[in-house]
Amino acid sequence: MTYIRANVNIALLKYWGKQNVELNLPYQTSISATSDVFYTDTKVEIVDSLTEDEVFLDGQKLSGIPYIRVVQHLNTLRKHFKQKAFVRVRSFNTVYIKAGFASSASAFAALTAAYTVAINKRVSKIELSRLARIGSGSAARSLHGGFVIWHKGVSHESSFAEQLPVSWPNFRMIFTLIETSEKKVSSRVGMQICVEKSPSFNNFVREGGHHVELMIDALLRNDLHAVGEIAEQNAELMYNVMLEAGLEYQTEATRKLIEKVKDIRKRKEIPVYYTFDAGPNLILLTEAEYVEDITKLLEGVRLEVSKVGGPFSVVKR
Ligand code: 2P0
Repeated sequence: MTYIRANVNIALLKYWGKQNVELNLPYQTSISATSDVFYTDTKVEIVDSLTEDEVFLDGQKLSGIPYIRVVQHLNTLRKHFKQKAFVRVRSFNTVYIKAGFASSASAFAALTAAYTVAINKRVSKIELSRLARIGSGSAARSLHGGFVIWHKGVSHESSFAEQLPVSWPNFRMIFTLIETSEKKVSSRVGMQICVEKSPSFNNFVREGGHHVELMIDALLRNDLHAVGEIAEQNAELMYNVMLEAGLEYQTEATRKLIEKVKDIRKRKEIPVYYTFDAGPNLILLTEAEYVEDITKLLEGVRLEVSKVGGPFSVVKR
């Protein structure tokens, strides 16, 4: 059967907070790298006999809040494309759901693209990114390959993602799997708590704004040192905002690993940097030639090495 595959993306500059909850318009412009190891494969079929949408995730029929979120997005898509029919969705995930590896990003990107295939509409990646954004903000970035910018915008039209003209075949992300359990507070809820409660939220948004041009410039130069430094600063600003709001997504093991990464950088002079999402696992940023040494130095930690992945694609499974 034919599926649509969308890859996970990891934000080098974070999206954390919405100005408009209904349209998922963020406070920040964010920048990500698309992964090639974690993805979601989704097929959408129009089934005229259905009286409601049916959603299967890894072969299990979905119910409850996850089902409702999918149906809400299908309703958005039906309204946009002036469709009525209910659909059957089959989805397979390689992502550890809710462990902070952006599973909603690949899921809603794949769902959006697969829906347009089901109704035979050809839609540009940029337009798909606008639609996917309504399902889950970070999904806007997962339609594209390479390094991607999501312009925060001020409206549905102006808030979209596009690929940056960056070529960096040696760039690597190393996913560290410290924990794969579900997080207690979803990103959706967590970020709104931060908008309301964190005294330094405005500072985070302001600094994040300054990071955008610096990050683009560093990516264009394939300057790992600059990309890593900015990504770390940006992630730590987000972490601080989370802590101020009483949200702790990390564990002792996370902070220990951060110290270890800094130590490897300093003592071994290996260029390796870190970022994280709303979860305990780190994503290390480096280049291909250093992966073997880093892997040896992190013996005992489960790792998945990722190259930069491509845009959504059609796959058989
Ligand atoms: C990001 N994260 O930029 C940031 C960094 C988590 C930390 O995007 O409410 O699941 O569906 O728009 O996209 C997670 O937020 O939230 C996220 P919704 P989403 O990758």
